Amino acid sequence: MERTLVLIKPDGVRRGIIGEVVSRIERKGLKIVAMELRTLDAETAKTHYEEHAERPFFGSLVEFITGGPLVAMVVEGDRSVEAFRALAGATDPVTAAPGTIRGDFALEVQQNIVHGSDSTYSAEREIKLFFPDL
Ligand code: IDP
Repeated sequence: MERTLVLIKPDGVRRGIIGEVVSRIERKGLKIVAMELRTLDAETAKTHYEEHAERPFFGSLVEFITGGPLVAMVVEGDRSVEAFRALAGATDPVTAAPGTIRGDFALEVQQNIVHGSDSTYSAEREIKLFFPDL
């Protein structure tokens, strides 16, 4: 069974839409097998986003993602990586399709509510980082 790492980023928690996001994941038929509310330290955030280390927005992304509690989840299901990214919508919420999480709830590219692993390879790396005992 394929697994993916999902984050409800600090903007999603702040706006009180944890339940909304969880509900969409469950309605789709995906299964939440681990879930934790936590505030990331800078080191974990930098490791999580290491592929973006050279991007101009890296510093502000790390500041944003460590700026308040987030919800980390391991989500399981057939083609769960692709299935969750379809629920999330495009990275830029302005162009994300209505009906997707980002399309329905956000307007700004950084504060785009959720993260979902972009491949099964990234998923295993990210799950190890957030849930080393799983
Ligand atoms: P993804 O989250 O849809 O996989 P990525 O390109 O991997 O998108 O970017 C990771 C995260 O970095 C995005 O979800 C968003 O929060 C942030 N981000 C992406 N592009 C920009 C940008 O141009 N400015 C600020 N933040 C960005």
